[in-house]
Amino acid sequence: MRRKASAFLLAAGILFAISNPANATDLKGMHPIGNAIAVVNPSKPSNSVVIDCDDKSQVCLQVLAPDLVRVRASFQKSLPLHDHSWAIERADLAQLPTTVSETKDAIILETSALRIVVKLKPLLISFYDIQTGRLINADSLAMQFDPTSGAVAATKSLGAADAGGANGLEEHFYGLGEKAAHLDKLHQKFEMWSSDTPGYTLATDPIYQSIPFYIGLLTEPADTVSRISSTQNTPNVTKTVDALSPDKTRDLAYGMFFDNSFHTHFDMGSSDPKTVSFQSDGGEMNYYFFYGPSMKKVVTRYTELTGRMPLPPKWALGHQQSRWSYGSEQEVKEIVTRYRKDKIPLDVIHLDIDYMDDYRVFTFNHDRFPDPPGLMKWLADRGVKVVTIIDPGVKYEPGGSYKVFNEGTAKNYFLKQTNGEPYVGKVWPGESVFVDYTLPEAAKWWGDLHSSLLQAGVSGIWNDMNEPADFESRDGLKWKDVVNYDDGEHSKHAKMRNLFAMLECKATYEGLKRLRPNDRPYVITRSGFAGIQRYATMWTGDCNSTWDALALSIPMFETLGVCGEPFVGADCGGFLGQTNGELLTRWYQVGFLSPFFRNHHAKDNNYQEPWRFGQQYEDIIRKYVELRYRLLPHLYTVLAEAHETGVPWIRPLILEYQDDKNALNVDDEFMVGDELLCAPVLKAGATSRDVYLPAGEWYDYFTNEKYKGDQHVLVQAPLDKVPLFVKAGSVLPTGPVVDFIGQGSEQSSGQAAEQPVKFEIFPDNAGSATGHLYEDDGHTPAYLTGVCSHRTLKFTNGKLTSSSDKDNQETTVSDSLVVLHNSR
Ligand code: MIG
Repeated sequence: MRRKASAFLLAAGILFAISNPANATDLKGMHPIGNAIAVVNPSKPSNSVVIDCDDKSQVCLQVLAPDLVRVRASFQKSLPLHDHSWAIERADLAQLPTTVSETKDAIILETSALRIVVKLKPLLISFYDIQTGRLINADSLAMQFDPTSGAVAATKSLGAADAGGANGLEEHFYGLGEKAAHLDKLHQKFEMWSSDTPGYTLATDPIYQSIPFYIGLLTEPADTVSRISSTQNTPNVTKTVDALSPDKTRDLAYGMFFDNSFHTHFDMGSSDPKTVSFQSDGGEMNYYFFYGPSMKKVVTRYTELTGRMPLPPKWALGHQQSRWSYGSEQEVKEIVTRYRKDKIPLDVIHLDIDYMDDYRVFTFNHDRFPDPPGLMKWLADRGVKVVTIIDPGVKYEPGGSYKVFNEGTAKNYFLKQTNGEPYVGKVWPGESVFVDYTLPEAAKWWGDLHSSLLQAGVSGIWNDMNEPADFESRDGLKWKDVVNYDDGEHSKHAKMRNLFAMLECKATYEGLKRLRPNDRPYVITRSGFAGIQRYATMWTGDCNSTWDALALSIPMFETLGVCGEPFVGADCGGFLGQTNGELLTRWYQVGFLSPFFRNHHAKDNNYQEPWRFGQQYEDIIRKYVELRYRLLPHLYTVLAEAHETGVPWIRPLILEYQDDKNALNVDDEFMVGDELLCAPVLKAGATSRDVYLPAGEWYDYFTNEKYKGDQHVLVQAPLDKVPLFVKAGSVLPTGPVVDFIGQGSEQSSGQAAEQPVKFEIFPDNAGSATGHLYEDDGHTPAYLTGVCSHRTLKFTNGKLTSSSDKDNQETTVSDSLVVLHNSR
């Protein structure tokens, strides 16, 4: 039995932990939870235990998967029966084989992956790998609380040290959602309090989103590396987490999700290099521990728990253009006409707030947009879809004729304060009220309001300002007495603020789905909480038109990706300030590989459509937009993988090369899937850059020059070139350049049928390559019931074969569809 094999290591580990009692000092005036005294109903086997403490506190440990454990505590009182989270999607928990045993000093739970040891006095929780006995994560202090303020905290040893601080490893941190920070979060502090932060720069915190989830990566010191067989390959992630092939990583990753929507604080070894803590101003101590050991598996499990992104319509992968604002029907037509004339592909145009009648949501300004259906038909004829912005603020107009305000008021759908008065904030319409999206009828009503936009021909919704922004209360303090229904809990803003955007997007998404069941909803959000990916894609808000902001966007995308949000993007060219031709061009060299690929800019500054800075820049930009469209079959395959497994489109190198010490904090490069590596130019005037290539061999995508990996190389990158590499041994499916996605496949168009996918082969040293191709109808939800195709491509001996996961039949792909890259 496994158990015997690791018995010695385990025993040694537990003894060590027990003989080094934690220093039970208070954390900033907080009190430690009482000592554990008894296990309530230790039914064996069971997937949970409840532990009573000598101060009437209770702790519950619940095994949700062999590598996933929930820890819930209530201080000086029993665990409440009501147990509800807006973040969690998967509530159907299987009864998992879990063994519970007790010793004089500890309660021990065992699954096939983990041994969880709860030491009684003080109450300290440690997680061990059951197979190797290695400690993964341990409390360094008992959980803490403040009975006056309601604050709660957990404190963990950094580097999997035991409670005495011994045996620590080096540890690095990834995650915490949308943060204006570098990739590795070690030695920094962060807060979660969703905030409207225009012009944020590196270290502005908090910003728009609140995702209280991080991944810890424990790295072995270099001198022990040779003892453990190393591999560069993280496992292939298949559809279910349990079907993963055995992990072979040397460095161990785990995840931590603090499911608490109050204002939270994460200290990743900043105040004390030996500890990591997460603390909240209120609510429950309620966290989930995930064990990898691969980061990909943690991401996969986290997205199983909080949900995965449904596929957007395929056209959402197309190039999008926006401005605050295109102010009239005429201007919109001019922009699109120019796009078609200049032959730059375009799929979507966005209408920012000025399309509305005095910023009243769900209206059009009929002076400037006299005929919305006519305009949208004109655009549709040119293959262009319309996304309209919708803000949550509803113009406060008592006694007026604004239907949305009147209906919402009559039905009691707007948020009120404890004194029963509606909360009136100030946003674009002036005084405004906001919907209580936790009221099921209000959410449905909001969703249904979108029917007028859909009838006019709108295809997607852009939810801005949902922190919620309030010009007179950017920090939300004025909102403190606002009460939400919240599943009958009647919760105040302190709990609900960070959830507001997700609830709004849920109402929007479900509304679109109801109104158009045969079309995939497309919702874009600015703010969000853990689980937002179930309802909306995101963009990174009001970044600056600066080189620094371009560079910052990369760790932001990479971090959002490992937090379950794969469909991300920044305003291409930057939003605030003044861009120039060089910056816009370099920004497109990142944008063309980002999932959300939209050029957007604020009013009062120059226009930044691709042609605004002269022919030289426009020609380069066109080349990259075209390359985006050429790569779409590959990009859509990568997106489908994100939908199926949670593993994101844009990946930090460390996600693919987990044991590579050089990759720990590389965030001026990114991978797209596991085949492409992009190292964009992020400095003004630069025409070359240093690129780190991980182990393996890499092709320069444009020249076929082959590089050895595991080294830094200096790559020439004149303005028309982005350093882009393909891993040797890859097959990239590619398609034609079109004006818009699906062009040529319209049934009635009489145009040529859509061109078939071609396969670009980048053989490895043995002359082989493999790849994948995912396809579906691109716009209906049929893929959810299996109406889609997954093909595996294999290239050997000069022949490409394709096999479908449905029948495993292997067919040879015609040579005419094969493009062989011969290395130079
Ligand atoms: O207070 O709708 O981030 O993309 O153009 C600014 C106007 C409101 C902020 C969004 C931006 C959008 C702008 N909005």
